[in-house]
This record gives sequence, structure tokens and C-alpha cells, in this order.
Amino acid sequence: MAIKPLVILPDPQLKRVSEPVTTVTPDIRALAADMLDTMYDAPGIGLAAIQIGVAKRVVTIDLAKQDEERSPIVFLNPEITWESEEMALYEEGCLSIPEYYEEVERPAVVKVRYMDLDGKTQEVEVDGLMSTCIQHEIDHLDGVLFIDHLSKLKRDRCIKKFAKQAKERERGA
Ligand code: GNR
Ligand code: NI
Repeated sequence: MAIKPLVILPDPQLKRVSEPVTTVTPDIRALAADMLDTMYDAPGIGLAAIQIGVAKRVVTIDLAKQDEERSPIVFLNPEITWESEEMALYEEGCLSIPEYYEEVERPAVVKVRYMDLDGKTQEVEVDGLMSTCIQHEIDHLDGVLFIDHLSKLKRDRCIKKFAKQAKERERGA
């Protein structure tokens, strides 16, 4: 178990489409454990494996507040099987786009099918923050970021700012 470095915009890894998990191996369990360690350390409420540089369809989520008991969920190969017509606006952030926040509109309620760490298929209906978060994470598995849901103007400005920051870090290092 370990805290891993986060992949930050504009790293091209964030555009990769992640590969499905076929079976729950010790490697997958170790990956999920590293993801949870990294997510709690950040801290964040969700993480997709590509955010630590692993292109596998693994997502971790824990919506518990910092003073509450931890309630981690690991989603393998999560897929949306139904979405509501009703939409909801939520101010989103992303650990790969630090300190940048914008409102994104997504379906308010979704059904998600996934495999758990016991290899069992599960299906859940979620709303509120869990709905926003799982949709944000499934986007990561397909190489999509929340800024891809914004206007081209906002997206381009954001990418430009992070590209500049990356260059400055390079120069400093
Ligand atoms: O920690 C996170 N908070 C968050 C807030 C609103 C909508 C989505 C998120 S996910 C984010 C962590 C992250 O980047 N997951 O990919
Ligand atoms: Ni994110």
C-alpha cells in the first residue's frame, strides 16, 4: 500500500482509454489499495486508476467527511446502464486539475453496473454527489475530463494555465 504521485493536466496519460479488468488478481487488489491511500491523502472523494498512471478500469470512491468513518467503494469496469432525463448542476473539481472548479451539468440520477473486489456483479442507482462523482470517474476511464464538458473557451484557458505551470515546474526542477 502506498501513496502514488498524481498525474496532472496536461499529461497526455489523462486522455488514454483504460482497459477492462478481467479477473480480480492480487495486483488489482494492490492497485485499489494504493488508489485509496492516494485518494485519502490528497484528499479527494474519488479516484480513477489513470490518475496514478495505470490504464485499468478501476475507480475508488468514498464520500465520508473527514471526521466520519471511512466507507470506501471499489468499482471495477463501472458502466452506466440508465440515466435520468432530469439534469443536475454540480461544482466539480479534479485531483488532476488542482484548485480549478467549475459547474458541470450531468444526469441527476444514474444506474451503474460494476464488478466488486469479490468478482461479483453489482448494480446500484445513485443520485446527488455520488451520481456526479461516479460519472466524473467513468469519464476518466474513457480519457474524458470534467473540463471537456465546459465551453471551448473555458477549457482552452484552463489547459493553457496548466501547461504554463508544468513548464515552470520543469524549469524549476
Ligand atoms: O475529489 C474530488 N471531488 C469532486 C468534487 C465534485 C465532483 C467530482 C469530484 S471527483 C474529485 C476527485 C477526482 O479528481 N476524481 O477523479
Ligand atoms: Ni477527476
